[in-house]
This record gives sequence, C-alpha cells and structure tokens, in this order.
Amino acid sequence: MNKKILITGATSGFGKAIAYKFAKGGYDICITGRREDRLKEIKEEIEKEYGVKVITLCFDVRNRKQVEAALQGLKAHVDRIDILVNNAGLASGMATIDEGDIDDWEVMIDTNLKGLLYVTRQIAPMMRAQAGGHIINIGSTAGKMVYKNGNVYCATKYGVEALNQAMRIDLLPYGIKVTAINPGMAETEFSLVRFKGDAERAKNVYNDINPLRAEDIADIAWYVANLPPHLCINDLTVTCLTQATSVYGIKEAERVKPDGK
Ligand code: NDP
Ligand code: 8X3
Repeated sequence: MNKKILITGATSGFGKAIAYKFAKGGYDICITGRREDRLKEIKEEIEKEYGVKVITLCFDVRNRKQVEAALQGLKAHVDRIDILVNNAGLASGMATIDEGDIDDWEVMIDTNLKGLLYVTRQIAPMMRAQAGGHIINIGSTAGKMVYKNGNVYCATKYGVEALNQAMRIDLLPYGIKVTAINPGMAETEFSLVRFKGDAERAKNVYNDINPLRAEDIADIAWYVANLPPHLCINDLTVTCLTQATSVYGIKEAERVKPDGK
C-alpha cells in the first residue's frame, strides 16, 4: 500500500511542487486549497502521469468548521496519514505597524497560525494513534529575523517556529517527526498575493537574485521525509545564493563569479 501525504495549500507554489514530487515518489496524495478548479486540474494530471491516488479537499484553512468537516471526511476514506505538510499561508501587504491594514493582519494570523493549528489538531491524533508520522511545517527566514514592514507576517512565522518546537516536544512519545523548512525568497505566487495582484511589483522582488524555486523546496521536503527512521531534521533554513538573511542580500550582478567577473 502506498504511503499517504496531506499537503495544505497545494494549488500553487511549494505545495503544488511537493504534491508532484511525492506523487512521482509513489505516495498517494491529498491536496487542499480554496481554488477547486486548480485542485481538479492537478489531480487529473498527477493521476494520469504517476498512477497514484489523489484526493482533493477544497476548504479555507481559516474556517475551523470547514477544516474539521473536510478532515473528518478524509478520515472516513484513509486509514492513515504518513506526512502532513502545513504549507498553506501568505503575506498580505507590507506596511509599518502604525499604518498597517488590520484586515491584512487578521488574514495572515488566521491563515498562517490558526489555519495551521486547525489542520494539525485534526491530523496529530491520527498520527498518535498510528504511533508514527511526520509533520513538516513551512516556516520562513521571516520567522528567524524580522525585516522592515514585515511585522505581522514575521510574527506569524515566528509563531510557526514556536509551534514547530512545541509539536516536537508534545508528539515525541509517539514517534512523530516534526520538521520546519524555512525558505528565503522564492518565486511563487507569494509576492503576487502579498501585493494584491500587482504583477510588476511582485516580479521586481526577484529581479536579479536567482531566487529559490518551488521545486527546490519540494526536493528538500523529499529529503527530510526520507531520512532513516531514527533521524529527524528539526529545523532547516534555506536561501538562494544571493540571500544571507531575511534582511541582507545582494544582486546576482554583485556576486563575484568564478571567472573573476
Ligand atoms: P503561493 O501563493 O504560491 O501558495 C500559497 C498556497 O496557500 C496556495 O495553494 C493557496 O491556495 C494556499 N492558501 C492561502 N491561503 C489559504 C487559505 N485561507 N485556505 C487554504 N489555502 C490557502 O505561495 P508559496 O508557495 O510561496 O507559499 C507557501 C508557504 O510558504 C506559505 O506558508 C508562505 O508563507 C511560505 N513561504 C514562502 C516563501 C516565498 O518567498 N515564496 C518563503 C518562505 C516561506 P488557494 O489560494 O487556492 O487557497
Ligand atoms: C517569505 C520570504 O522574505 O518575503 O516568507 O518574507 S520573505
């Protein structure tokens, strides 16, 4: 029987790439998100390409009742979940604390923290009962160091960092691995969402930095999920070559190349 992975926020970016990576590796997949058309498209493509089973669950992670109903329903169809990837998340806006839009703050807190908790609260008991499993939390370099105008987004990712540690402690007796993957700048739909559809501003974020790609994070998720049973990577931070921290980076043009240019 194939292993099973549940990935939240799999309609684009990291989540989608992780779905394809694990499907290719022979996992049955459960993908979630709010955009049902995309979920259906991905399901069709993965089933055709890799012959594994794909379950789609369309819900908003901010809505506790929707999360509970969808994941209770899932439990009626699958006997176990081997891996949960808590990935669904976003940044909304960028502003100083005195000018920030409170609606943006609520969206980020409700999605990145409360949504992650609602999902985990449904799946952790299942993993406890099966005495094993792996929770992979997608944090960020923004949860390691605060940057200007990042205030509330950073706070949510610091929260994910705290929850990642807490989950590992709480779930230790049940052989459940808990890993945070903390990416730096990655070109997905992240900035398009943050800047509310302003494609030019979003594109500009990644100008001449050779950013991380969604597939890089999928490769890392595959690596951390396929270590020997007695090993658990607790916390992994990854940036592109032009980024040192969430506040310091350079352009590709500034990087000294092996030929001295
Ligand atoms: P994308 O915008 O490409 O993907 C975000 C995913 O989250 C989408 O599938 C979206 O699905 C889902 N999502 C967002 N809000 C909700 C919601 N309320 N309910 C259900 N699903 C939701 O961005 P990324 O792939 O880059 O982001 C994935 C994670 O990685 C996020 O947690 C982000 O904070 C984190 N991250 C991103 C970095 C980057 O630079 N790109 C770096 C570090 C961390 P849908 O819209 O269909 O609901
Ligand atoms: C996303 C990376 O640097 O835009 O978490 O906050 S950053």
